[in-house]
Amino acid sequence: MLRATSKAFRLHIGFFGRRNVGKSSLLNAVTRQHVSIVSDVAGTTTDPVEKPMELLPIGPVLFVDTAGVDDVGALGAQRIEKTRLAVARSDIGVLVTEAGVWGEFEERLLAELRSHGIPVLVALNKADLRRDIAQQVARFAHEKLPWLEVSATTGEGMDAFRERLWELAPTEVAESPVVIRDLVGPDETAVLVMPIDKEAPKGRIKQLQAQAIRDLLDGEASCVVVKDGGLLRVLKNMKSPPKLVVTDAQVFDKVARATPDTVPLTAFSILMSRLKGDLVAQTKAALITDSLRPGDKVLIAESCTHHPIEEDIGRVKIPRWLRQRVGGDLEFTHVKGRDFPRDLSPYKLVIHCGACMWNRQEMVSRIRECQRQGVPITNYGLVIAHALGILERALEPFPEALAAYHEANNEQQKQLFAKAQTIHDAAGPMLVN
Ligand SMILES: Nc1nc2c(ncn2[C@@H]2O[C@H](COP(=O)(O)OP(=O)(O)OP(=O)(O)O)[C@@H](O)[C@H]2O)c(=O)[nH]1
Ligand code: SF4
Ligand SMILES: [Mg+2]
Repeated sequence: MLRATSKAFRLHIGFFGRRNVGKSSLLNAVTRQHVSIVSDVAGTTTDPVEKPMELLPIGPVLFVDTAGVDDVGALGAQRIEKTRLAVARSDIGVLVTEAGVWGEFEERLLAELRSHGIPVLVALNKADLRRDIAQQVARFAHEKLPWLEVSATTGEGMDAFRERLWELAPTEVAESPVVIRDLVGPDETAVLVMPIDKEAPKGRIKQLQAQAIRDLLDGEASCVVVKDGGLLRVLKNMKSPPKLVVTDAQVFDKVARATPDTVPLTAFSILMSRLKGDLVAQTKAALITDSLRPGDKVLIAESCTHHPIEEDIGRVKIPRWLRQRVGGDLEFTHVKGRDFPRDLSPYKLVIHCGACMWNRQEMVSRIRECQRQGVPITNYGLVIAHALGILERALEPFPEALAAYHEANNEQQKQLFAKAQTIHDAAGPMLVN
């Protein structure tokens, strides 16, 4: 249900091209999932296949894989119509082709995309076959048509492909990113829980909270803003349950207890991770806290220098909880602002604040650097939710992150089981003796 409202706010990226050039393979490669059926039989994809996902650094997107429309006949006519409709609702059109394949068909497709004012990116797929593309490239240069070579099979060029999509995204996407309006539809209501204690900013609310309210209004939704103490009263007085409750992670446990299980619940810090980070990767990283061992090094980073609440979470609460969980001491390093170690190799995990003072680009580049060095990075809210045992619930509005959570959790269970098995096997002969 939550997803039904979300499509409208996702950037639609359509894959178009003739049969068998690898449109479905490209969709699978960019999403790193098996979404669309691939085969060497021309005409495999018949109806458009849609895949919503979070694509860094753009945010929520909807990929649409279409039928190759170079075929003829009655069935072909229907496919052509469906693909034409998919063209019309695309924000970016990816014209997929391969070396030596560019003719009247591609020219027509290009003209159609352009007639709708849709930015086009040409993906020359099957780069692994190393065929001659000189003629095509000259044609693209003449037209000033953005293009790049990719291989859905080997993954070559896929990072550059994502970057090019970002460059082509309409400026509104960068300027007005989706905070929450994809989760709460027009005429629906969100309840925002904001504890106001002595450490709350004087006379104002936090930036993300203000942004969330504005975003809900932009999406024609309503919101009720309440302190944690008033939540039960608000929920009781509402004629129908809210579409979503969002809370400050500080009072996550209290709010989780007050919110009926049937009402979706999440935290501002999770919205923040989606808005300015990589919710899927940061979710997986939160689970790393389960496998820390005494003596491990953990880096705790804050983007600014002046927030007492975050200071308390980062310096006191999270270290205390992690030490308890690990059953021994851990070595914590605290950094602030741009003072971030170049070499992350000593650390098992980076736990970051929500980075509300930073733009998305800055936080995303920090996340990328951690990933490049193979060190998982998560955020305060995700760690708190996991510590309280409510991360799974808090991720329900985000199917992709929820799937990553389940996957990482299962993986961890398997490892624990294998370890227990090894210990058992090692102990076996001794017991027999
Ligand atoms: N060598 C190579 N083969 C590829 C690549 N991408 C796709 N293929 C192969 O090309 C064939 C067609 O791939 P699909 O992804 O089904 O192509 P499509 O454009 O979706 O085709 P239709 O759905 O029929 O329009 C399959 O046999 C793929 O394995 C690539 O990067 N390199
Ligand atoms: S940038 Fe980080 S530390 Fe500073 S106020 Fe925002 S969340 Fe807190
Ligand atoms: Mg296909």
